[in-house]
Amino acid sequence: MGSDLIALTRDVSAGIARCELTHLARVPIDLDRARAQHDAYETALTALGCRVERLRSSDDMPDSVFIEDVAIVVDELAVVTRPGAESRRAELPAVEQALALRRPIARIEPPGTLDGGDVLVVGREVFVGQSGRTNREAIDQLGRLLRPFEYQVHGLAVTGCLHLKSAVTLVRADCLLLNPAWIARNCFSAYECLEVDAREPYGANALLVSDAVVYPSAHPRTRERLVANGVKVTGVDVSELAKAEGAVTCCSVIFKS
Ligand code: CIR
Repeated sequence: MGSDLIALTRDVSAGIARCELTHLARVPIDLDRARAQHDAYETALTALGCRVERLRSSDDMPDSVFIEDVAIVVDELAVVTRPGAESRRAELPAVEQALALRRPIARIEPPGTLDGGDVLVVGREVFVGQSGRTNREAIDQLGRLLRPFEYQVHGLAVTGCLHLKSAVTLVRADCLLLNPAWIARNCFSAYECLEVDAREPYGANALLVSDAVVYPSAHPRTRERLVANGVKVTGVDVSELAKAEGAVTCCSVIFKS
């Protein structure tokens, strides 16, 4: 079962209380609880067939656990990003070092800024949110880096949420879960689309691993919809990480070994 998958993760920093916040008010984060939730998330990834490799962090990297934002990995290449929040750029070197063992490395260069949370890969189609973190220049750079491998990069405007993947993620090879308040459904007319329950606006972030999604327990109504539509769901409680505006895709970078 998917044992050729590596999930790169990173410690919850002792400095997470100083995380970047855009749409949420700052509230206290229980570090021990956040770390226990992160452990359980890694256990869920292992149960779904991933080999988890966790990188160390430090106090001066408040958002390091959200490793998705600093790299995009496809079979042919790893792209180290240039996160839109300057406070997150210290996260790059260790992730680049880990990925360089497995893929040729490319980088997003200034003035481009790009967060991995804005990048949704569906087969050879790559949807990239132009958001508060990701600019047009970086979307164009990513297009140039991936075109030789026959990926099509599509820029999409994102408003109302932090990243494209706050608004839409993949829940099966051919099926997306989205919040229509944050992303227009007709951007994805070639795909089957499920919508979140309107009372669960943050419910569109699901992490597809092999044939199941890792999904936050905070969104039970949307979970029911997923299950009713034949999606296998592994529930996780990521409520402390959600206080830092993180969800499930952002806590790992998963790729074939
Ligand atoms: C940030 O604002 O950068 C972090 N506090 C949260 C990042 C979450 N990343 C993601 O959903 N891809």
